[in-house]
Amino acid sequence: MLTIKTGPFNDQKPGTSGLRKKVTRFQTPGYLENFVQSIFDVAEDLRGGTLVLGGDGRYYNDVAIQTILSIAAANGVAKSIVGQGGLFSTPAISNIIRKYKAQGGIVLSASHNPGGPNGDFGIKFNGQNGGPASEAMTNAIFETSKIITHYKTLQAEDIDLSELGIFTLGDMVVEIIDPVKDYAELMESLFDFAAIKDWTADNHSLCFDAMHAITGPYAKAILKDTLGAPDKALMNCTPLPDFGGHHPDPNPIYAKDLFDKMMLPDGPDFGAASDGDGDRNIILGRGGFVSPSDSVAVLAANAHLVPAYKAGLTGVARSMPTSAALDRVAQKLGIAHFETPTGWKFFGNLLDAGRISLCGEESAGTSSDHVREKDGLWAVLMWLNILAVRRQSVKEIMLAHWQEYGRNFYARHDYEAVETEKANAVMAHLRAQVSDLAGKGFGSEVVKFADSFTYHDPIDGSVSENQGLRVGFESGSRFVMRLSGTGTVGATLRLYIERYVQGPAGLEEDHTAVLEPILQIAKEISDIEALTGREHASLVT
Ligand code: G16
Repeated sequence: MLTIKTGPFNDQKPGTSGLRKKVTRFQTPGYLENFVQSIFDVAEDLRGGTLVLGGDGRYYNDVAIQTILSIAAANGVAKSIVGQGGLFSTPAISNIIRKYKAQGGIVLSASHNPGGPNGDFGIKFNGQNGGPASEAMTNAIFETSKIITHYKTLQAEDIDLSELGIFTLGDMVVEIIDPVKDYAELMESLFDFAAIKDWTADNHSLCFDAMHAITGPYAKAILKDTLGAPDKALMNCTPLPDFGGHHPDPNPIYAKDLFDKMMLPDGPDFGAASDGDGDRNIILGRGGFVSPSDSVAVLAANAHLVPAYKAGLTGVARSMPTSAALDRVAQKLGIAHFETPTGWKFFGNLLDAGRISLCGEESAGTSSDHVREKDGLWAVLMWLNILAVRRQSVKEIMLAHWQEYGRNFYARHDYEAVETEKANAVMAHLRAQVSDLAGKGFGSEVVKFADSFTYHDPIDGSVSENQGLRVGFESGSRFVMRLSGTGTVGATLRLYIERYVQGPAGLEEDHTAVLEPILQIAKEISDIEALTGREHASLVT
Protein backbone atom coordinates (compact mmCIF):
# COMPACT_ATOMS: atom_id res chain seq x y z
CA MET A 1 0.00 0.00 0.00
CA LEU A 2 1.24 3.47 -0.81
CA THR A 3 0.46 6.84 0.72
CA ILE A 4 0.92 9.49 -1.92
CA LYS A 5 1.03 13.24 -1.38
CA THR A 6 -1.64 15.30 -3.04
CA GLY A 7 -2.40 18.97 -2.75
CA PRO A 8 -5.90 20.23 -1.94
CA PHE A 9 -8.11 21.30 -4.85
CA ASN A 10 -10.45 24.17 -4.15
CA ASP A 11 -12.73 23.60 -7.13
CA GLN A 12 -14.01 20.22 -5.94
CA LYS A 13 -17.35 21.56 -4.77
CA PRO A 14 -20.01 19.13 -5.96
CA GLY A 15 -22.92 20.78 -7.77
CA THR A 16 -26.55 19.68 -8.16
CA SER A 17 -25.44 16.13 -8.84
CA GLY A 18 -21.85 15.46 -7.78
CA LEU A 19 -18.58 16.77 -9.13
CA ARG A 20 -18.63 17.53 -12.87
CA LYS A 21 -15.63 18.89 -14.74
CA LYS A 22 -13.82 18.58 -18.02
CA VAL A 23 -12.05 15.24 -18.53
CA THR A 24 -8.77 17.17 -18.71
CA ARG A 25 -9.36 18.48 -15.17
CA PHE A 26 -9.92 14.95 -13.88
CA GLN A 27 -6.68 13.93 -15.61
CA THR A 28 -4.69 16.42 -13.50
CA PRO A 29 -2.44 14.27 -11.28
CA GLY A 30 -4.05 13.76 -7.88
CA TYR A 31 -7.37 15.44 -8.78
CA LEU A 32 -9.62 12.38 -8.94
CA GLU A 33 -7.62 10.70 -6.17
CA ASN A 34 -8.08 13.67 -3.84
CA PHE A 35 -11.87 13.57 -4.20
CA VAL A 36 -12.09 9.78 -3.89
CA GLN A 37 -9.92 9.75 -0.74
CA SER A 38 -12.20 12.47 0.67
CA ILE A 39 -15.19 10.18 0.09
CA PHE A 40 -13.50 7.35 2.01
CA ASP A 41 -12.49 9.73 4.81
CA VAL A 42 -16.09 10.89 5.25
CA ALA A 43 -18.07 7.70 4.50
CA GLU A 44 -16.47 5.68 7.29
CA ASP A 45 -18.95 2.79 6.90
CA LEU A 46 -17.14 1.79 3.74
CA ARG A 47 -14.18 0.53 5.77
CA GLY A 48 -14.91 -3.19 6.06
CA GLY A 49 -18.05 -2.67 3.98
CA THR A 50 -19.25 -3.06 0.40
CA LEU A 51 -18.92 -0.44 -2.35
CA VAL A 52 -20.80 -0.51 -5.68
CA LEU A 53 -18.94 1.04 -8.59
CA GLY A 54 -19.71 1.78 -12.21
CA GLY A 55 -20.51 4.47 -14.72
CA ASP A 56 -22.09 5.38 -18.01
CA GLY A 57 -19.08 4.22 -20.08
CA ARG A 58 -17.97 7.67 -21.12
CA TYR A 59 -14.33 8.44 -21.88
CA TYR A 60 -12.16 8.01 -18.75
CA ASN A 61 -14.71 5.66 -17.10
CA ASP A 62 -12.33 2.67 -17.37
CA VAL A 63 -9.28 4.57 -16.09
CA ALA A 64 -11.18 6.11 -13.16
CA ILE A 65 -12.57 2.72 -12.11
CA GLN A 66 -9.10 1.22 -11.75
CA THR A 67 -7.93 4.27 -9.77
CA ILE A 68 -10.96 4.06 -7.46
CA LEU A 69 -10.59 0.30 -6.92
CA SER A 70 -6.97 0.77 -5.85
CA ILE A 71 -7.91 3.55 -3.42
CA ALA A 72 -10.85 1.50 -2.11
CA ALA A 73 -8.60 -1.50 -1.45
CA ALA A 74 -6.04 0.69 0.34
CA ASN A 75 -8.80 2.22 2.48
CA GLY A 76 -10.00 -1.14 3.79
CA VAL A 77 -13.15 -1.68 1.71
CA ALA A 78 -13.99 -5.39 2.06
CA LYS A 79 -15.80 -5.83 -1.26
CA SER A 80 -16.46 -3.87 -4.43
CA ILE A 81 -19.29 -4.81 -6.78
CA VAL A 82 -18.52 -3.53 -10.29
CA GLY A 83 -20.67 -3.68 -13.42
CA GLN A 84 -19.13 -5.70 -16.26
CA GLY A 85 -17.09 -3.39 -18.48
CA GLY A 86 -17.28 -0.80 -15.67
CA LEU A 87 -20.88 -0.08 -16.71
CA PHE A 88 -23.97 0.63 -14.63
CA SER A 89 -26.80 3.03 -15.27
CA THR A 90 -27.41 5.40 -12.35
CA PRO A 91 -30.76 3.81 -11.36
CA ALA A 92 -29.18 0.33 -11.67
CA ILE A 93 -26.45 1.32 -9.18
CA SER A 94 -29.10 2.58 -6.82
CA ASN A 95 -30.87 -0.78 -7.06
CA ILE A 96 -27.66 -2.78 -6.51
CA ILE A 97 -26.73 -0.75 -3.41
CA ARG A 98 -30.16 -1.42 -1.93
CA LYS A 99 -30.52 -5.04 -3.02
CA TYR A 100 -27.09 -6.16 -1.80
CA LYS A 101 -27.15 -3.88 1.26
CA ALA A 102 -23.92 -2.13 0.30
CA GLN A 103 -22.63 0.80 2.35
CA GLY A 104 -22.53 3.06 -0.68
CA GLY A 105 -21.72 3.47 -4.33
CA ILE A 106 -19.65 5.64 -6.63
CA VAL A 107 -21.33 6.68 -9.87
CA LEU A 108 -19.14 7.88 -12.73
CA SER A 109 -21.04 10.11 -15.13
CA ALA A 110 -21.56 13.66 -16.23
CA SER A 111 -25.15 12.75 -17.09
CA HIS A 112 -26.36 14.48 -20.25
CA ASN A 113 -23.11 16.43 -20.77
CA PRO A 114 -20.96 15.50 -23.79
CA GLY A 115 -18.17 12.91 -23.45
CA GLY A 116 -14.84 12.18 -25.11
CA PRO A 117 -11.30 13.44 -24.37
CA ASN A 118 -12.48 17.07 -24.54
CA GLY A 119 -15.86 16.37 -22.99
CA ASP A 120 -17.04 16.14 -19.41
CA PHE A 121 -16.60 13.60 -16.65
CA GLY A 122 -18.21 13.34 -13.24
CA ILE A 123 -18.23 11.47 -9.96
CA LYS A 124 -20.92 11.19 -7.34
CA PHE A 125 -21.26 9.33 -4.05
CA ASN A 126 -24.51 7.54 -3.18
CA GLY A 127 -25.22 6.41 0.37
CA GLN A 128 -26.64 3.18 1.66
CA ASN A 129 -30.24 4.12 0.83
CA GLY A 130 -29.06 4.06 -2.82
CA GLY A 131 -29.54 7.80 -3.29
CA PRO A 132 -27.25 10.78 -3.81
CA ALA A 133 -25.39 11.79 -0.64
CA SER A 134 -27.14 14.35 1.53
CA GLU A 135 -26.20 18.04 1.52
CA ALA A 136 -24.36 17.55 4.82
CA MET A 137 -22.27 14.65 3.53
CA THR A 138 -21.60 16.39 0.21
CA ASN A 139 -20.34 19.45 2.08
CA ALA A 140 -18.18 17.29 4.36
CA ILE A 141 -16.56 15.62 1.32
CA PHE A 142 -15.86 19.04 -0.19
CA GLU A 143 -14.38 20.42 3.02
CA THR A 144 -12.16 17.34 3.33
CA SER A 145 -10.97 17.68 -0.28
CA LYS A 146 -9.74 21.19 0.55
CA ILE A 147 -7.44 20.10 3.35
CA ILE A 148 -6.23 16.55 2.77
CA THR A 149 -2.57 16.16 1.94
CA HIS A 150 -2.34 12.43 1.12
CA TYR A 151 -4.29 9.62 -0.45
CA LYS A 152 -3.84 5.89 0.02
CA THR A 153 -3.62 3.51 -2.90
CA LEU A 154 -2.60 -0.02 -3.70
CA GLN A 155 -0.08 -0.69 -6.42
CA ALA A 156 -1.41 -3.65 -8.35
CA GLU A 157 -2.28 -4.90 -11.81
CA ASP A 158 -5.53 -3.58 -13.29
CA ILE A 159 -8.58 -5.79 -12.81
CA ASP A 160 -9.98 -7.15 -16.09
CA LEU A 161 -13.44 -5.56 -16.09
CA SER A 162 -14.65 -7.58 -19.07
CA GLU A 163 -14.85 -10.89 -17.15
CA LEU A 164 -17.78 -11.79 -14.88
CA GLY A 165 -16.60 -13.37 -11.64
CA ILE A 166 -14.91 -12.84 -8.31
CA PHE A 167 -11.37 -11.47 -8.09
CA THR A 168 -9.15 -9.96 -5.41
CA LEU A 169 -7.24 -6.74 -5.16
CA GLY A 170 -5.06 -6.83 -2.06
CA ASP A 171 -7.46 -7.84 0.70
CA MET A 172 -10.52 -6.54 -1.19
CA VAL A 173 -12.88 -8.84 -3.08
CA VAL A 174 -13.97 -7.49 -6.47
CA GLU A 175 -17.12 -9.02 -7.90
CA ILE A 176 -17.87 -8.20 -11.54
CA ILE A 177 -21.58 -8.62 -12.26
CA ASP A 178 -23.97 -8.28 -15.17
CA PRO A 179 -25.08 -4.61 -14.99
CA VAL A 180 -28.50 -5.33 -16.53
CA LYS A 181 -29.84 -8.50 -14.88
CA ASP A 182 -30.87 -7.21 -11.43
CA TYR A 183 -32.38 -4.06 -12.91
CA ALA A 184 -34.39 -6.02 -15.50
CA GLU A 185 -35.71 -8.27 -12.71
CA LEU A 186 -36.74 -5.22 -10.70
CA MET A 187 -38.65 -3.79 -13.67
CA GLU A 188 -40.42 -7.10 -14.25
CA SER A 189 -41.55 -7.07 -10.61
CA LEU A 190 -43.16 -3.62 -10.97
CA PHE A 191 -44.96 -3.72 -14.32
CA ASP A 192 -47.52 -5.81 -16.18
CA PHE A 193 -45.14 -7.06 -18.86
CA ALA A 194 -47.83 -9.33 -20.33
CA ALA A 195 -50.11 -6.33 -20.97
CA ILE A 196 -47.25 -4.36 -22.57
CA LYS A 197 -46.38 -7.38 -24.76
CA ASP A 198 -50.02 -7.59 -25.89
CA TRP A 199 -50.03 -3.87 -26.69
CA THR A 200 -46.83 -4.23 -28.73
CA ALA A 201 -48.12 -7.34 -30.50
CA ASP A 202 -51.40 -5.57 -31.23
CA ASN A 203 -49.95 -3.40 -33.97
CA HIS A 204 -48.67 -0.62 -31.71
CA SER A 205 -45.21 0.72 -32.39
CA LEU A 206 -42.62 2.25 -30.14
CA CYS A 207 -39.23 3.82 -30.59
CA PHE A 208 -36.53 4.28 -27.95
CA ASP A 209 -33.37 6.36 -28.44
CA ALA A 210 -30.50 5.42 -26.09
CA MET A 211 -28.34 8.21 -27.59
CA HIS A 212 -25.29 5.88 -27.71
CA ALA A 213 -25.28 5.95 -23.93
CA ILE A 214 -25.78 3.53 -21.06
CA THR A 215 -29.44 2.57 -21.58
CA GLY A 216 -28.65 0.71 -24.84
CA PRO A 217 -28.01 -2.69 -23.21
CA TYR A 218 -30.91 -2.21 -20.76
CA ALA A 219 -33.33 -1.29 -23.57
CA LYS A 220 -32.23 -4.27 -25.67
CA ALA A 221 -32.77 -6.69 -22.78
CA ILE A 222 -36.11 -5.25 -21.62
CA LEU A 223 -37.84 -3.64 -24.60
CA LYS A 224 -36.62 -6.03 -27.30
CA ASP A 225 -35.74 -9.40 -25.73
CA THR A 226 -38.47 -9.42 -23.08
CA LEU A 227 -41.26 -7.24 -24.42
CA GLY A 228 -40.88 -8.16 -28.08
CA ALA A 229 -40.19 -4.75 -29.63
CA PRO A 230 -38.54 -5.17 -33.05
CA ASP A 231 -34.94 -4.12 -33.82
CA LYS A 232 -36.12 -1.00 -35.61
CA ALA A 233 -37.68 0.23 -32.35
CA LEU A 234 -34.22 0.77 -30.86
CA MET A 235 -32.11 3.76 -31.91
CA ASN A 236 -28.44 4.33 -31.00
CA CYS A 237 -28.35 1.44 -28.54
CA THR A 238 -24.59 0.79 -28.65
CA PRO A 239 -22.87 2.76 -25.86
CA LEU A 240 -19.86 4.76 -27.10
CA PRO A 241 -17.25 6.60 -24.99
CA ASP A 242 -18.00 9.86 -26.82
CA PHE A 243 -21.72 9.16 -27.43
CA GLY A 244 -21.04 9.30 -31.16
CA GLY A 245 -19.91 12.91 -30.77
CA HIS A 246 -23.35 14.06 -29.55
CA HIS A 247 -24.72 15.34 -26.27
CA PRO A 248 -26.62 12.46 -24.66
CA ASP A 249 -29.34 14.91 -23.65
CA PRO A 250 -32.87 13.84 -24.58
CA ASN A 251 -34.19 17.18 -25.80
CA PRO A 252 -35.54 18.32 -29.19
CA ILE A 253 -32.09 19.47 -30.33
CA TYR A 254 -29.91 16.53 -29.34
CA ALA A 255 -32.55 13.84 -29.92
CA LYS A 256 -33.62 15.45 -33.19
CA ASP A 257 -33.80 12.20 -35.16
CA LEU A 258 -36.26 10.76 -32.67
CA PHE A 259 -38.32 13.96 -32.56
CA ASP A 260 -38.41 14.08 -36.39
CA LYS A 261 -39.52 10.46 -36.55
CA MET A 262 -42.28 11.06 -34.01
CA MET A 263 -43.63 14.06 -35.97
CA LEU A 264 -44.26 11.95 -39.10
CA PRO A 265 -47.96 11.25 -39.75
CA ASP A 266 -47.16 7.53 -39.78
CA GLY A 267 -44.56 7.73 -36.99
CA PRO A 268 -44.52 5.36 -34.00
CA ASP A 269 -47.30 5.47 -31.40
CA PHE A 270 -44.84 6.04 -28.59
CA GLY A 271 -41.31 7.44 -28.47
CA ALA A 272 -38.81 7.97 -25.68
CA ALA A 273 -35.17 8.73 -25.04
CA SER A 274 -32.85 8.63 -22.05
CA ASP A 275 -29.58 10.40 -21.24
CA GLY A 276 -25.92 9.53 -20.66
CA ASP A 277 -26.39 7.67 -17.37
CA GLY A 278 -29.97 6.52 -17.88
CA ASP A 279 -31.70 8.52 -15.18
CA ARG A 280 -33.56 11.01 -17.38
CA ASN A 281 -36.41 10.41 -19.80
CA ILE A 282 -38.33 12.26 -22.43
CA ILE A 283 -41.69 10.97 -23.62
CA LEU A 284 -43.29 11.55 -27.02
CA GLY A 285 -46.47 10.50 -28.75
CA ARG A 286 -47.07 10.67 -32.47
CA GLY A 287 -47.10 14.39 -33.31
CA GLY A 288 -45.89 15.84 -30.03
CA PHE A 289 -43.81 15.51 -26.88
CA VAL A 290 -44.94 15.48 -23.27
CA SER A 291 -43.36 18.12 -21.08
CA PRO A 292 -41.61 16.43 -18.12
CA SER A 293 -43.73 18.44 -15.65
CA ASP A 294 -46.89 17.07 -17.32
CA SER A 295 -45.44 13.59 -17.56
CA VAL A 296 -44.95 13.20 -13.81
CA ALA A 297 -48.51 14.49 -13.26
CA VAL A 298 -49.95 11.96 -15.74
CA LEU A 299 -47.95 9.13 -14.15
CA ALA A 300 -49.30 10.08 -10.71
CA ALA A 301 -52.88 10.27 -11.98
CA ASN A 302 -52.61 6.83 -13.62
CA ALA A 303 -50.24 5.01 -11.25
CA HIS A 304 -53.07 2.84 -9.90
CA LEU A 305 -53.21 1.13 -13.32
CA VAL A 306 -49.69 -0.26 -12.78
CA PRO A 307 -49.30 -3.36 -10.54
CA ALA A 308 -46.63 -1.88 -8.23
CA TYR A 309 -48.78 1.17 -7.43
CA LYS A 310 -52.29 -0.30 -7.55
CA ALA A 311 -52.80 0.34 -3.83
CA GLY A 312 -52.30 4.07 -4.48
CA LEU A 313 -49.51 6.55 -3.83
CA THR A 314 -48.62 7.70 -0.31
CA GLY A 315 -47.67 11.16 -1.52
CA VAL A 316 -45.79 12.91 -4.33
CA ALA A 317 -43.06 15.51 -4.66
CA ARG A 318 -41.62 17.78 -7.31
CA SER A 319 -38.72 20.19 -7.41
CA MET A 320 -39.67 23.84 -6.96
CA PRO A 321 -39.15 24.92 -10.60
CA THR A 322 -41.25 21.98 -11.86
CA SER A 323 -44.79 23.04 -12.81
CA ALA A 324 -47.61 22.63 -10.33
CA ALA A 325 -49.45 20.12 -12.57
CA LEU A 326 -48.45 17.35 -10.12
CA ASP A 327 -49.93 19.28 -7.17
CA ARG A 328 -53.34 19.36 -8.87
CA VAL A 329 -53.32 15.58 -9.21
CA ALA A 330 -52.28 15.16 -5.57
CA GLN A 331 -55.08 17.46 -4.43
CA LYS A 332 -57.63 15.41 -6.35
CA LEU A 333 -56.22 12.14 -5.02
CA GLY A 334 -56.21 13.59 -1.51
CA ILE A 335 -52.53 12.79 -0.92
CA ALA A 336 -49.66 14.93 0.32
CA HIS A 337 -47.47 16.85 -2.10
CA PHE A 338 -44.07 18.39 -1.40
CA GLU A 339 -41.98 21.03 -3.11
CA THR A 340 -38.21 20.46 -2.80
CA PRO A 341 -35.15 22.27 -4.17
CA THR A 342 -33.63 21.11 -7.48
CA GLY A 343 -31.49 18.01 -6.95
CA TRP A 344 -32.61 14.42 -6.57
CA LYS A 345 -30.98 14.16 -3.14
CA PHE A 346 -33.80 16.24 -1.68
CA PHE A 347 -36.36 13.49 -2.41
CA GLY A 348 -34.33 10.90 -0.46
CA ASN A 349 -35.60 11.62 3.05
CA LEU A 350 -39.25 11.76 1.91
CA LEU A 351 -38.89 8.44 0.06
CA ASP A 352 -37.06 6.77 2.97
CA ALA A 353 -39.75 7.93 5.39
CA GLY A 354 -42.52 6.58 3.15
CA ARG A 355 -44.05 10.06 2.83
CA ILE A 356 -43.95 9.92 -0.97
CA SER A 357 -43.94 7.10 -3.49
CA LEU A 358 -43.51 9.08 -6.72
CA CYS A 359 -41.56 12.21 -7.61
CA GLY A 360 -40.26 14.14 -10.57
CA GLU A 361 -38.55 17.18 -11.97
CA GLU A 362 -38.86 19.49 -14.94
CA SER A 363 -35.34 18.44 -15.97
CA ALA A 364 -36.70 15.14 -17.35
CA GLY A 365 -36.32 13.10 -14.19
CA THR A 366 -39.09 10.90 -12.79
CA SER A 367 -39.02 7.96 -10.41
CA SER A 368 -40.62 6.21 -7.48
CA ASP A 369 -39.68 4.51 -4.24
CA HIS A 370 -38.31 1.43 -6.10
CA VAL A 371 -34.84 3.09 -6.12
CA ARG A 372 -33.42 6.37 -4.82
CA GLU A 373 -32.48 7.86 -8.18
CA LYS A 374 -34.50 9.10 -11.07
CA ASP A 375 -35.03 6.32 -13.55
CA GLY A 376 -35.37 6.81 -17.32
CA LEU A 377 -36.45 3.33 -18.38
CA TRP A 378 -38.81 3.03 -15.41
CA ALA A 379 -40.66 6.13 -16.71
CA VAL A 380 -40.79 4.60 -20.20
CA LEU A 381 -42.27 1.39 -18.79
CA MET A 382 -44.78 3.34 -16.67
CA TRP A 383 -46.03 5.04 -19.82
CA LEU A 384 -46.12 1.79 -21.77
CA ASN A 385 -48.03 0.06 -18.98
CA ILE A 386 -50.55 2.92 -18.87
CA LEU A 387 -50.93 2.92 -22.68
CA ALA A 388 -51.41 -0.86 -22.59
CA VAL A 389 -54.23 -0.54 -20.05
CA ARG A 390 -55.96 2.61 -21.34
CA ARG A 391 -55.59 1.72 -25.01
CA GLN A 392 -55.55 5.41 -25.93
CA SER A 393 -52.88 7.38 -27.74
CA VAL A 394 -50.43 9.62 -25.87
CA LYS A 395 -52.24 12.64 -27.31
CA GLU A 396 -55.65 11.40 -26.14
CA ILE A 397 -54.27 10.81 -22.66
CA MET A 398 -52.79 14.32 -22.54
CA LEU A 399 -55.97 16.02 -23.77
CA ALA A 400 -58.09 14.13 -21.24
CA HIS A 401 -55.64 15.08 -18.48
CA TRP A 402 -55.73 18.80 -19.31
CA GLN A 403 -59.51 18.71 -19.56
CA GLU A 404 -59.75 17.21 -16.11
CA TYR A 405 -57.08 19.18 -14.26
CA GLY A 406 -56.49 22.32 -16.33
CA ARG A 407 -53.11 22.86 -17.93
CA ASN A 408 -49.86 24.30 -16.64
CA PHE A 409 -48.24 25.68 -19.78
CA TYR A 410 -44.52 25.56 -19.15
CA ALA A 411 -41.13 26.33 -20.68
CA ARG A 412 -37.54 26.55 -19.51
CA HIS A 413 -35.22 29.12 -21.09
CA ASP A 414 -31.53 28.30 -20.60
CA TYR A 415 -28.86 30.96 -21.00
CA GLU A 416 -25.80 28.73 -21.25
CA ALA A 417 -22.10 29.51 -20.79
CA VAL A 418 -22.77 33.03 -19.53
CA GLU A 419 -19.78 34.75 -17.92
CA THR A 420 -20.08 33.98 -14.22
CA GLU A 421 -20.04 37.66 -13.12
CA LYS A 422 -22.86 38.51 -15.53
CA ALA A 423 -24.99 35.57 -14.39
CA ASN A 424 -24.40 36.55 -10.76
CA ALA A 425 -25.38 40.13 -11.62
CA VAL A 426 -28.76 38.96 -12.97
CA MET A 427 -29.43 36.95 -9.83
CA ALA A 428 -28.34 39.83 -7.60
CA HIS A 429 -30.54 42.29 -9.52
CA LEU A 430 -33.60 40.06 -9.17
CA ARG A 431 -32.84 39.16 -5.55
CA ALA A 432 -32.63 42.84 -4.64
CA GLN A 433 -36.19 43.34 -5.88
CA VAL A 434 -38.08 40.30 -4.62
CA SER A 435 -39.03 41.73 -1.25
CA ASP A 436 -40.72 44.75 -2.92
CA LEU A 437 -42.56 43.06 -5.79
CA ALA A 438 -45.74 41.84 -4.05
CA GLY A 439 -48.78 43.85 -5.16
CA LYS A 440 -47.07 45.38 -8.19
CA GLY A 441 -48.86 45.16 -11.55
CA PHE A 442 -47.31 44.22 -14.88
CA GLY A 443 -49.91 44.48 -17.68
CA SER A 444 -52.79 42.26 -16.59
CA GLU A 445 -50.64 40.37 -14.05
CA VAL A 446 -50.28 41.34 -10.40
CA VAL A 447 -47.48 39.89 -8.28
CA LYS A 448 -48.86 37.79 -5.44
CA PHE A 449 -45.55 36.76 -3.88
CA ALA A 450 -41.84 36.91 -4.64
CA ASP A 451 -39.06 35.29 -2.63
CA SER A 452 -35.86 33.31 -2.51
CA PHE A 453 -36.89 29.68 -2.00
CA THR A 454 -35.86 28.10 1.29
CA TYR A 455 -36.52 24.41 1.93
CA HIS A 456 -37.21 23.03 5.39
CA ASP A 457 -36.76 19.28 5.21
CA PRO A 458 -39.78 17.85 7.05
CA ILE A 459 -37.89 14.70 8.04
CA ASP A 460 -34.50 15.82 9.39
CA GLY A 461 -35.27 19.52 9.91
CA SER A 462 -32.33 20.68 7.77
CA VAL A 463 -32.70 24.04 6.05
CA SER A 464 -31.49 24.76 2.49
CA GLU A 465 -31.51 28.43 1.56
CA ASN A 466 -31.12 30.31 -1.74
CA GLN A 467 -32.64 27.57 -3.88
CA GLY A 468 -33.93 29.89 -6.60
CA LEU A 469 -35.83 33.17 -6.95
CA ARG A 470 -39.54 32.88 -7.63
CA VAL A 471 -42.18 35.40 -8.60
CA GLY A 472 -45.82 34.27 -8.47
CA PHE A 473 -48.82 36.15 -9.84
CA GLU A 474 -52.45 36.37 -8.70
CA SER A 475 -53.45 34.46 -11.86
CA GLY A 476 -51.48 31.38 -10.74
CA SER A 477 -48.75 32.04 -13.30
CA ARG A 478 -45.15 32.40 -12.16
CA PHE A 479 -41.54 32.57 -13.19
CA VAL A 480 -38.47 31.20 -11.44
CA MET A 481 -34.82 31.97 -11.95
CA ARG A 482 -31.83 30.01 -10.67
CA LEU A 483 -28.26 29.15 -11.53
CA SER A 484 -27.72 25.61 -12.78
CA GLY A 485 -25.49 23.40 -10.66
CA THR A 486 -24.52 21.03 -13.47
CA GLY A 487 -22.83 23.16 -16.15
CA THR A 488 -19.09 22.94 -16.72
CA VAL A 489 -18.50 26.11 -18.77
CA GLY A 490 -19.18 29.54 -17.21
CA ALA A 491 -22.65 29.77 -15.64
CA THR A 492 -26.03 28.61 -16.92
CA LEU A 493 -29.01 30.77 -15.97
CA ARG A 494 -32.32 28.96 -16.02
CA LEU A 495 -35.55 30.91 -16.40
CA TYR A 496 -38.70 28.83 -15.87
CA ILE A 497 -42.04 30.19 -17.09
CA GLU A 498 -45.42 28.77 -16.11
CA ARG A 499 -49.01 29.76 -16.82
CA TYR A 500 -52.07 27.90 -15.57
CA VAL A 501 -55.16 27.79 -17.82
CA GLN A 502 -58.46 26.01 -17.23
CA GLY A 503 -61.11 24.99 -19.72
CA PRO A 504 -60.95 24.72 -23.53
CA ALA A 505 -58.17 27.36 -23.73
CA GLY A 506 -55.95 24.78 -22.04
CA LEU A 507 -55.97 22.77 -25.26
CA GLU A 508 -54.29 25.63 -27.18
CA GLU A 509 -51.51 24.24 -29.36
CA ASP A 510 -49.22 27.28 -29.53
CA HIS A 511 -47.79 27.13 -26.04
CA THR A 512 -45.10 29.72 -26.85
CA ALA A 513 -47.78 32.36 -27.44
CA VAL A 514 -49.55 31.45 -24.20
CA LEU A 515 -46.33 31.92 -22.21
CA GLU A 516 -45.11 35.07 -23.98
CA PRO A 517 -46.65 37.64 -21.59
CA ILE A 518 -45.02 36.02 -18.53
CA LEU A 519 -41.71 35.69 -20.38
CA GLN A 520 -41.74 39.41 -21.16
CA ILE A 521 -42.49 40.29 -17.54
CA ALA A 522 -39.66 38.01 -16.37
CA LYS A 523 -37.25 39.69 -18.78
CA GLU A 524 -38.39 43.13 -17.67
CA ILE A 525 -38.00 42.46 -13.95
CA SER A 526 -34.72 40.54 -14.20
CA ASP A 527 -33.18 42.75 -16.91
CA ILE A 528 -31.56 39.56 -18.17
CA GLU A 529 -31.02 40.81 -21.73
CA ALA A 530 -29.09 43.95 -20.75
CA LEU A 531 -27.12 42.29 -17.96
CA THR A 532 -26.01 39.27 -20.02
CA GLY A 533 -25.91 40.92 -23.46
CA ARG A 534 -28.04 38.03 -24.72
CA GLU A 535 -31.28 38.68 -26.62
CA HIS A 536 -32.43 35.09 -26.44
CA ALA A 537 -31.92 31.95 -24.44
CA SER A 538 -29.52 29.41 -25.96
CA LEU A 539 -32.04 26.63 -25.49
CA VAL A 540 -35.78 26.58 -24.83
CA THR A 541 -37.35 23.30 -23.71
C1 G16 B 1 -29.18 16.62 -11.96
C2 G16 B 1 -29.97 16.44 -10.70
C3 G16 B 1 -31.39 16.87 -10.91
C4 G16 B 1 -31.45 18.27 -11.48
C5 G16 B 1 -30.62 18.35 -12.74
C6 G16 B 1 -30.52 19.75 -13.29
O1 G16 B 1 -29.61 15.71 -12.92
O2 G16 B 1 -29.96 15.10 -10.27
O3 G16 B 1 -32.04 16.80 -9.68
O4 G16 B 1 -32.76 18.64 -11.75
O5 G16 B 1 -29.31 17.93 -12.46
O6 G16 B 1 -29.88 20.55 -12.36
P1 G16 B 1 -29.46 22.03 -12.69
O7 G16 B 1 -30.73 22.75 -13.06
O8 G16 B 1 -28.84 22.53 -11.43
O9 G16 B 1 -28.52 22.00 -13.87
P2 G16 B 1 -28.60 14.91 -13.84
O10 G16 B 1 -29.47 14.09 -14.74
O11 G16 B 1 -27.81 15.98 -14.57
O12 G16 B 1 -27.77 14.11 -12.91
